Amino acid sequence: MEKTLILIKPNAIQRGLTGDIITRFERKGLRFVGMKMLFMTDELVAEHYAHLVARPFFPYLKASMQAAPLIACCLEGAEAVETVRQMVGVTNSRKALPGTIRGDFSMSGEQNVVHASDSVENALVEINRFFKPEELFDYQSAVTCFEYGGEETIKYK
Ligand code: IDP
Ligand code: MG
Repeated sequence: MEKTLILIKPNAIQRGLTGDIITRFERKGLRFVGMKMLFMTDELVAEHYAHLVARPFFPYLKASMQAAPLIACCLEGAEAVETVRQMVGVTNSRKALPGTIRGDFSMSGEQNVVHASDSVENALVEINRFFKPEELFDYQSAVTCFEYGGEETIKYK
């Protein structure tokens, strides 16, 4: 099944939203296959947000990502990348729809609670950025047959 990366950002850690965020993904049926807490180094911020280093707000973004530790999670499921992005909502939380994580938990375009990979290609790069292969777990779920239909189980295995 497809894997994606989420980061529970320092602002979510500070605000005590970790449990709520994890619960949303669990309830949806996405499987946690990796999880770790870490501080983002200067190098890691520059690599992860390479597409934004030249933007005027980058120093603020960098400071926000280093304000506290964060929690990196690898989630697995059918079409996990697209599904998780939809659950997270658009970048500016004020524009994010109610029912999305940003739409429900944030008022900010910067302090927007979570990061989620935006494509299957980037998800692979980002998972490798935060996890060593041995930090990801391949385990059987006892309820897969209740989470997915027969055709889906074959198609997305
Ligand atoms: P995404 O997180 O929705 O994928 P990106 O464009 O990849 O959005 O931006 C990465 C992060 O940079 C955002 O989640 C947000 O924290 C921050 N950011 C993006 N655009 C702005 C902005 O215009 N002002 C301040 N911070 C921004
Ligand atoms: Mg992005």
